[in-house]
Amino acid sequence: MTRKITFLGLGAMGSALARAALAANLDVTVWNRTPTRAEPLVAQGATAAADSSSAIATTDLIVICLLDYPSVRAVLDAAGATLRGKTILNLTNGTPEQARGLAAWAEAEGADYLDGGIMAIPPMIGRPETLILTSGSAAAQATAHDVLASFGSSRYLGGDPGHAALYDLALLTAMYGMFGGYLQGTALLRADGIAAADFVEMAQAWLTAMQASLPEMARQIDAADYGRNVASNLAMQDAAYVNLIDASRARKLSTDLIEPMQRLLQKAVATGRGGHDIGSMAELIPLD
Ligand code: FVH
Repeated sequence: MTRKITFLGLGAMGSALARAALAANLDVTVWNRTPTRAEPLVAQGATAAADSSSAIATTDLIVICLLDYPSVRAVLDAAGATLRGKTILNLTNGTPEQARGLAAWAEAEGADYLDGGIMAIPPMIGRPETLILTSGSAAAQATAHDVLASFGSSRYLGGDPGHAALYDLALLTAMYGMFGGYLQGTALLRADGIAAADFVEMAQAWLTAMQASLPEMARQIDAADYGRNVASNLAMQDAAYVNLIDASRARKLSTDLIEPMQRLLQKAVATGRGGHDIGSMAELIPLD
């Protein structure tokens, strides 16, 4: 018998997930607040449910991909008792606290809960290298395993339902830092008439070279050992960083993206970390 799954939420990501399940020959029921968004999926073989309750009642595994947690709760609250005995795989972006709260709520409703973080954009769904982080109920992970396999490669992070969101947000934080730096660097060049396209190859090579320092940085942070094998001391970096800021200002560019790093560098030097590598700044991030 073909495996049946329900998808709640057919935005860009929810539709990509449902398409991947259809491509894996799964029996897909879909529901979306705006019903017209189901039409392309129905044309590809999905069944559209008239409302969220009937969509949930149809199958045992419910995949949710909505804008945010308030919309998830709005949809699930409307579904009421139909959730009892079901498995929920929630792939909506949120905080660890929201994931843990929803897991506790689902348990009280008699549903098994698995939280997930999608480390991909919609066109990447369905590729084997696409990473989906999950955490929460081990039984739910087993139930959802084949569906997750149709999306990409899932990595189960254990029983704490908040951990998938925690890793997801940590990875996104690293990504936004990289994008912010890339945008500022691009703006610096464009102000002098150099196209973004003429920077991209060099930027990729540089970021790839620099990411090689992450394992040593992790070792230093975990060991609180910043003074040995120092490659680029913070006093030197602080002196050079002024030039990043000055060059942007000279070109009438905003420095909003790069000033926070300068403030932390200055604090590091002022608190006696000038001889340390950059990993030492990790200790300045906690507020107490
Ligand atoms: N797209 C991406 O690149 C990222 C990749 C990583 C993971 N994110 C997260 O995935 C969640 C959904 O993102 P999305 O790209 O599908 O988002 P939209 O295309 O904007 O679709 C939003 C869906 O949510 C529905 N919705 C919004 N508010 C409500 C509500 N109050 N009640 C019921 N449904 C609601 C919306 O419905 P409609 O506007 O079509 O009626 C869409 O189905 C998200 O957490 C990302 O952070 C995506």
